[in-house]
Amino acid sequence: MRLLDSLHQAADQERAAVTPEGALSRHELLERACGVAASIAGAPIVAVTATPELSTVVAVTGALLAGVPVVPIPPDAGSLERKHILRDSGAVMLEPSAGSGPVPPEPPASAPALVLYTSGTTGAPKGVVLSRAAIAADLDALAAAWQWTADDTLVHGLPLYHVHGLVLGVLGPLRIGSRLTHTHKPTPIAYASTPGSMYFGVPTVWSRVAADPAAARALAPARLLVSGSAPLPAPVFDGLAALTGQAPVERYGMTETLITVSARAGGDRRPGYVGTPLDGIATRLVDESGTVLPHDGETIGHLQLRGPTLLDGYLHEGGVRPAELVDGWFPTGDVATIGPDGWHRVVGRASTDLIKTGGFRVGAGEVEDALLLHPAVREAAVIGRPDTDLGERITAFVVADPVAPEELIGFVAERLAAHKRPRAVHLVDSLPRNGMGKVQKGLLS
Ligand code: MCA
Ligand code: AMP
Repeated sequence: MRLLDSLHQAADQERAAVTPEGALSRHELLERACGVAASIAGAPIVAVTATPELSTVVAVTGALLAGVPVVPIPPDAGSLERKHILRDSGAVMLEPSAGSGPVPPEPPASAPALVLYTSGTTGAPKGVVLSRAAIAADLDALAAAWQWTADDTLVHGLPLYHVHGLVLGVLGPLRIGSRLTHTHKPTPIAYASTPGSMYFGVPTVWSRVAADPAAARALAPARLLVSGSAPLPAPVFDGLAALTGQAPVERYGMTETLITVSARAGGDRRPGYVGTPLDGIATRLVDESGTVLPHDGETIGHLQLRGPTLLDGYLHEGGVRPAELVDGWFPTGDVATIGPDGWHRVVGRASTDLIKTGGFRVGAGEVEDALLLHPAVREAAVIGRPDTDLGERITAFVVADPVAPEELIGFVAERLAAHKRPRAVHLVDSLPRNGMGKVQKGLLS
């Protein structure tokens, strides 16, 4: 089966993708994407500025048809971030093409499809290489879990440069055949005014929907409300259930592994739990020394997993460096419990230096490095503080010459991306350090 199988039903005049600026039928999308494919055939790797528009759908589809790996770049990526992604990946910007071309032969399943840049605890973001086979396996497993079919209309307004908005939110419909309506932004009002059978959101989106009863009630006719990318607070789960008449389906994933655990369309939905492993995925818990822990629903351990949806590796010096596995298992960096019935509860992350804000993963080190580029800043420490809207709020503590916090916030937003900016900057006389000189972030408050 081809990666974007439903797209090849080219006779289908039905609308495939709709955005506030217009709509494309499957036939039109295939035609335009073939033009892109012809214009980049043989290129080693291309980059696309992933604005939430049809042009992004066309460009990514064209690259995938051509078998050219594609790097989506956040449209608001600042100067540093954009330069890093382009230099590190070696990708050339894909220019819009109005040409035409034949449908290329399907590239091998093992070929790389996407390179998604994501933050680690330190340093600049790393390019995660995902194969066509991994994406296909994940979408098929999700289709089975959510009873997702060509009869569905998916609605979301998530960014098109991450797994959630791009892989699930665009490639999903193009493989499965459902229609997609992208609302440009994931606002309660946009979701409420857009008819659909499935809605995707990060917890911040659902929290804002639950706080807007009229918008939430408008989603009652939907078949599935799906939440992921960060923990969904139980009060939001309960609020949505009360207002829409249905509990949200939670699922858990990572850029490196795609989506691996989920509640099922036809099954139980439990607040605080992310479900059971998808078809083909195995999970386990280990302690610090690697000893395998029991699945008793109480023991907390490091979550590891195996399966066909894992990354090929990270881009590194012109090649792909495989991820470090532990006896063949991928260490997620999350801590969790697993019940005897297979239900997973994600307790948190092992490292406090990976922050989840509004569903975006942000490395504390990357924000600290950006702050240190400001001439007034001498030391910087960044943490995620609990926040009812964003989950975590990026908060910076800096030792600096006199400077306005707003200037430092704008400085980071300009160089990285708007969502990586600290929401608060505290100027302090010194940072708490241990005997080794390492900042004791637990003491920052
Ligand atoms: C304000 N703005 C600024 C500044 N202050 N811009 C620059 N400098 C400043 N100092 C502007 C922004 O540009 C933006 O403008 C506006 O303020 C709002 O930005 P912000 O406050 O950051 O937005 P928000 O309202 O807090 O956003 C909430 C959100 C967003 C919409 C929920 O966080 C979001 O889209 N999250 C989705 C994340 C996601 O898709 N994650 C998936 C990765 P303007 O609005 O005009 O542009 S996770 C994943 O892929 C895995 C596999 C998984 O499990 O799913
Ligand atoms: P990213 O690679 O940006 O998708 O970030 C992946 C991380 O998001 C995971 O390692 C988890 O920490 C977190 N995450 C994703 N989905 C969930 C979820 N449903 N519940 C809790 N955390 C989640």
